[in-house]
Amino acid sequence: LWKKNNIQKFEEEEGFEKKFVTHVETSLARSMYNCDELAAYEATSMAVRDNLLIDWSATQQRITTRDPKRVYYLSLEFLMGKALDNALINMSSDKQEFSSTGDNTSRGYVKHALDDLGFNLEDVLQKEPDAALGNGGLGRLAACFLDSMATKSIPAWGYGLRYEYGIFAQKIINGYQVETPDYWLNFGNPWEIERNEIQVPITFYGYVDRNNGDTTTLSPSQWVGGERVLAVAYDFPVPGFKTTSVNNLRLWRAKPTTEFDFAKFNNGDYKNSVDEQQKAESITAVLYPNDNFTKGKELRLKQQYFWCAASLSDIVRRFKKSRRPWREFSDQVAIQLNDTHPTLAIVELQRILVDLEKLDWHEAWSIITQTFAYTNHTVMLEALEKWPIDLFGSLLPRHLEIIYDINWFFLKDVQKKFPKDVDLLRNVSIIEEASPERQVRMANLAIVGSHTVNGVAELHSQLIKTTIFRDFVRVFGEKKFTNVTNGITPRRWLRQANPELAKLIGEAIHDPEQNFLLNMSKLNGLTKMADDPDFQTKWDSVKESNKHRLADLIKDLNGGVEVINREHIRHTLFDIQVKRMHEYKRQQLNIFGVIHRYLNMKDMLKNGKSIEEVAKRYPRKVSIFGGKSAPGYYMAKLVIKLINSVADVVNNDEELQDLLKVFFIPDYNVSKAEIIIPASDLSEHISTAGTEASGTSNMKFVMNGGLIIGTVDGANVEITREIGEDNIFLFGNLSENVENLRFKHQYNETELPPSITRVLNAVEKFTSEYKNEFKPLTDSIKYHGDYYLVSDDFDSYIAAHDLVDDLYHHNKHEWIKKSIISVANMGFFSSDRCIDEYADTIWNVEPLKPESS
Ligand code: 26W
Repeated sequence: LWKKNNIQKFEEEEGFEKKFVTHVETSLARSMYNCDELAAYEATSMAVRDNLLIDWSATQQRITTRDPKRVYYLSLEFLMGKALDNALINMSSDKQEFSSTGDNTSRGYVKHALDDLGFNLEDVLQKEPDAALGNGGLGRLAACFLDSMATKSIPAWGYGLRYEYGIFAQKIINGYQVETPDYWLNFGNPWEIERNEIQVPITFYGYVDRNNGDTTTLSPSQWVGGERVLAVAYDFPVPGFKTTSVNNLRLWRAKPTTEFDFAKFNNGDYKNSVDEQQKAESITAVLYPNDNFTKGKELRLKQQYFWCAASLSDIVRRFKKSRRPWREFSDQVAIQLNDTHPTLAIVELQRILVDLEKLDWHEAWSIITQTFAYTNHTVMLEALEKWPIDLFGSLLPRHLEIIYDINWFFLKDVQKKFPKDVDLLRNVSIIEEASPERQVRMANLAIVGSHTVNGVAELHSQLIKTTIFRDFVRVFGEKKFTNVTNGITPRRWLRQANPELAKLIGEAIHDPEQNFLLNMSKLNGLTKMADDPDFQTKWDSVKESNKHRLADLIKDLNGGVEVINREHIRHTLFDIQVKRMHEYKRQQLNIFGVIHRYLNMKDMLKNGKSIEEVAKRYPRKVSIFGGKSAPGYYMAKLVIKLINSVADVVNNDEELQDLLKVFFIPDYNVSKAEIIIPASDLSEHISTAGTEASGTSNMKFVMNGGLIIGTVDGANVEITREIGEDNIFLFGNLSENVENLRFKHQYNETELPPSITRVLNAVEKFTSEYKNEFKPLTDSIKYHGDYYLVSDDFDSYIAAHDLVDDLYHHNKHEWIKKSIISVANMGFFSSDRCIDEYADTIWNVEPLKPESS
């Protein structure tokens, strides 16, 4: 009977409307008469979710039946953004005819249906809070990968944590960053399925029990835990584009066990015994807001183990269902470590295999090293995770023993190969012996336990081999270290963020159904239109319309007061830098450049030049910034304040007549990025050479027709290769010179160029707060070695901006041509290409496509 009455997906307006009304009246227990926009968002989401779950169930059943090799992507962060809009675009429908809205995805008919019901889709979409369970690049990359893996029908699961609080919401008060909590689950979450049937007990602390007093650590030992909590699974459907494949993202939440401390209870301490239990929930309460910086906090290590242990128990349980022998584990399972945060998974699997499943140590270890692979996302030393031995050993006593044993066998091998090379042994050891305390080095553990280590762009992958992991290349050879250049999903970052451009491209390359979103090399077809004046006009009109969209947002964020002069918007250069605030990303270089420009304009006026003459030299421009600073990062916060102080002065300078504006967009997040990125003429990717592993927003901007000013760093290198060096404004010192320049600064052998000295001297004029507010910033350049080489790159940065000004101002056709040619050549940066490379060269997995496609 249940087979015959198979639940049906809706395929058109009427079916959606029925589902919508049903959810309003039953799931929400409201009537259509008092259905507000929030309720409309919830009912729409539940209706769409129902469709996805039908495909999800079929996908998962297919995987269970065919039992192919699966990928598990372990990431402590998934920066998903909003789900509904993406689901509407991705959700498959057999009836993909063009609806009257001109939208050929399911979004088209749902928009229509909502109109019918008295709602506006855009407003309904606004009601959804961002799922902001990530800091920046690494978390968003994980989200793009999920989209591509589903789209390519790769049997893949994501595993992460369901934080109650995502990355903090940033407020700007008097120019300063203020952090406020992001309680994103306030109105519930229609996109998650709570799996109360999947609860994994997780243990901390305790001691190790050795059988029969046998003290060799190789005999199976049993960890007798102290504290116990439960991990509850929450599942999020991940729909692929133009396919019925729907993958799963499983996030864990910590909750108390139902066990009860009777000792305390019997002592009459009822309140305390309950309090203890409540502490469990704090494990998944909050995402740590640090990006590229680590502090050895116990709760963070607890989060990591909780998540690794729950995920591995799930993975092992699923493997055991197929009743295969253990030696087939790595034929069935590939586990990708997104940076070192999930490295404990290596140790946990070794513990399961040796202590619980009673496998021989070496047999177990060979399974491990055929299963795991590790992606490195940064060369910054402050970001390399290390845990003090005492802290580690108290929380995870058995895991520490296992690490010692792994290290012992590893170092024995190294010693055999490189006798008497003490330095080498010290450098590659998983344990750092340095004072004041010994530490576990997670990157070393990740490398030793993985078969492949990859960087995220060519330059970065080269650098890790020659700097931080140099000694491991000696030990394991070059082949273990590879590159997979990052990518981004064109569904969200082109189709969803920039529907007008996607439509124009579709028409231009005779692909109105936008299949290019699945095969981005088709964008090449744009090349032949790059010179066509009519097409250029259309291209520029899309840009203009996106600029208005951003100007609306900025006005809104500015308390309803207009910042950008709308009349001239088509010829106003939108110059944008949005990313986490960090010294190495050099937002300070950007704002110093703005000050330089402002001083120059003022000087022209002072020297008797008219505003028309100034306008001839300098195109109209808005400098837009956005990004969060880690709450404890003093210098980054000071840069935010400087940007806002400069904005205050420049925007209120009537003499300039709107020729220059500066705006800091508060609370930069995924949804804001979707509005900001399509509006840029120019975006800034100006990190000190060798510091930005890849960058991914650089790809997003260019894919949306923006040009780049940037250093020879991260994926800027591949972008240049793909689009051609005539189409990018590169400047600055190369990474091979960085060490040398730093050395010279240390010994005061460099003198600052007059251009930057002039700017540094003017900085304090922008603040009214108190005297010398920005001294730490200027001192770091003048007296403290200028570690990020702002002064060394300043003049070439200004020169690059001069070229930008000239081209934008006096040769707009050439500018637009560069924009079109760039987009035409961005196919390489689709995360589909990137996932293909992981699947072929690291995971050895194949797609498992639905029968119909
Ligand atoms: C433990 C503290 C911590 C937290 C986050 C250390 C390191 C991180 C991340 C690795 C930082 C990060 O997001 N890195 C970014 O990863 C992107 C995706 O590969 C790259 O595009 C960026 O260049 C890189 O900064």
